[in-house]
Amino acid sequence: MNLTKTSKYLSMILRHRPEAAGIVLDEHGWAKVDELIAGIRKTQKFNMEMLEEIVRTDNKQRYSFNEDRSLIRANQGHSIPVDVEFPVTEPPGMLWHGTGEKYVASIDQKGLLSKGRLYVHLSGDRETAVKVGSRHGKPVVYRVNSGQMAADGYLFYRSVNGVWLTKEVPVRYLEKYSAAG
Ligand code: HQG
Repeated sequence: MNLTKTSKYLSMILRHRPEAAGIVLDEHGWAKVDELIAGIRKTQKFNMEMLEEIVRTDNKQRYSFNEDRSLIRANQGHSIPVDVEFPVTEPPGMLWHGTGEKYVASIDQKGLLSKGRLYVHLSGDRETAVKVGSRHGKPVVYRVNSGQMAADGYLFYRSVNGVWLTKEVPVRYLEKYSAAG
């Protein structure tokens, strides 16, 4: 069964608009699984087996259940103010951010801002950043001097699915790369 569309809908609900399924998230971003299934079922076929398959097969491991599978949340990417309890983590010396060419002038002026989300999302490797950037048109990749940022007191977090997060990246820590080379 192709669950891609349902997976996208799930990420919209768990990161941005839980009210679309008539549910609320708790302060840590958890949704009650039975309420979520009932909410999605109002508009399409949906059940626990489908939810488990989405969580298990998601290519970015976007979702986590709690231990008894009564709760589920998105691992990162939220725009609504929830505390997903990311551990503060010492970053590697450099991280990467992929974006679209259309944003470059603004980023070069203001640095990386979290825009609609709670954090700026950074990748541990350049290839992933190119993919993230491609979602926004012609990709442009920045190298982030995360080692210096950490030394200067900026906090970094790592989600359970390996995405690096920080509140902002000022221009002085950014170096532009073309996506190609
Ligand atoms: C850009 C996906 C203008 C920023 C990905 C990005 C990621 C600025 C866009 C996760 C700016 C926001 C997040 C500034 C930043 N001026 N534009 N000063 N500062 N921007 O989608 O990082 O598949 O909210 O460069 O893989 O693209 O959904 O963030 O282009 O991990 O699970 O503003 O979402 O994961 O776009 O992606 P987004 P993102 P999922």
